[in-house]
Amino acid sequence: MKRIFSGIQPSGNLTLGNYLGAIKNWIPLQKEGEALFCIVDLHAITIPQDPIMLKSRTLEVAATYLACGIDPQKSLIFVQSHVSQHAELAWILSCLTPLGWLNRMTQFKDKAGKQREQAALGLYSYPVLQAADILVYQTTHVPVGEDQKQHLELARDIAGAFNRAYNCNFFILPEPQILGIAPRVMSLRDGTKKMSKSDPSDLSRINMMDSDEEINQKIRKAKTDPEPLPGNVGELATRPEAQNLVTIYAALAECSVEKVLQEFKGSLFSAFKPKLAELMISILGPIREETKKWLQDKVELETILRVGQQQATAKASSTLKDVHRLIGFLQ
Ligand code: AQP
Repeated sequence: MKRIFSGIQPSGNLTLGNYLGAIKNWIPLQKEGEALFCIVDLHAITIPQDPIMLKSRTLEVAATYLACGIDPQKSLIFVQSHVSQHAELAWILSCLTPLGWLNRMTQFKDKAGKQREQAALGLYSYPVLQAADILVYQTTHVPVGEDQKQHLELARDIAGAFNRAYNCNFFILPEPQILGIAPRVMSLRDGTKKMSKSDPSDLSRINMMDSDEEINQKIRKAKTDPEPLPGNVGELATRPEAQNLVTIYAALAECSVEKVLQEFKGSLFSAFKPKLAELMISILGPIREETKKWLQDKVELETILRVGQQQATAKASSTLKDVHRLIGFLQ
């Protein structure tokens, strides 16, 4: 039986990257097994967060999950800090994770940048908490965007380290699932950089709550080149911004990049961009309005999160009980 786990940090406005790289791909998976979708607030505080914003963004992520089609009758939606076993297992796993493994993680290098000495320990050990998030539910499949592949490989290594250390076959090695046509959506200002909620430029991303006008404006201003669109995919390789916009179009239209190029071959961006904006608005507009509706019903939203908490806690505490026994903690 498949057990699926994934999560998003409430560290900013959710972006088109979070949607195409993650949430959109979660919807069909709900039919394939037991699914748990988390709002990973413990991860969010690895970078300073304003407490009032953190609270409202946590609810906004939950509302977006629901608006995109996560069904609370089928799947659990819950907040990471509501299930204390995540942090407890992270400590245990951190005692088995060599520093050398963490030193290889590119996300820490990117986020800490030149301020490495000032970066928090939590930012450095973030992938260990992520491993705990996954392993505490004995997850079999983890649908994520491409940027998370390295962390998923580490989670498998950590599971293996635990099994070896305690001479058991306890933790399941989770499979990363990098799904969809756009597993890595790039910045609208720089086609070589990932679209990110923490990018200082709002023009670099499409936020899930952007108005139709904002979407139109951001697509109009998106960086491109003066060449018309080519007829084949190979010719996009050296044109990162063009490649990004065409890939976004394909992911939204649920067709191949080849098909988009067949349709728009020879078009200038002045013709392609309005079509892309129109398609984007037709998909994100209804999700935005549905998110707003959920946010107006805070009682229902919080009830869903409490149910998620209770059921997730039951699963996580059962794993922790076994972990304590295997380690030799007094029962
Ligand atoms: N640009 C992206 N393209 C494809 N997938 C993406 N994801 C994020 N950005 C893109 C996927 O969304 C899930 C949740 O990611 P996250 O928000 O928890 O963390 P992140 O990957 O660090 O995303 P951001 O936007 O860059 O957040 P900040 O700026 O706060 O660090 C993951 O499955 C991720 O792959």
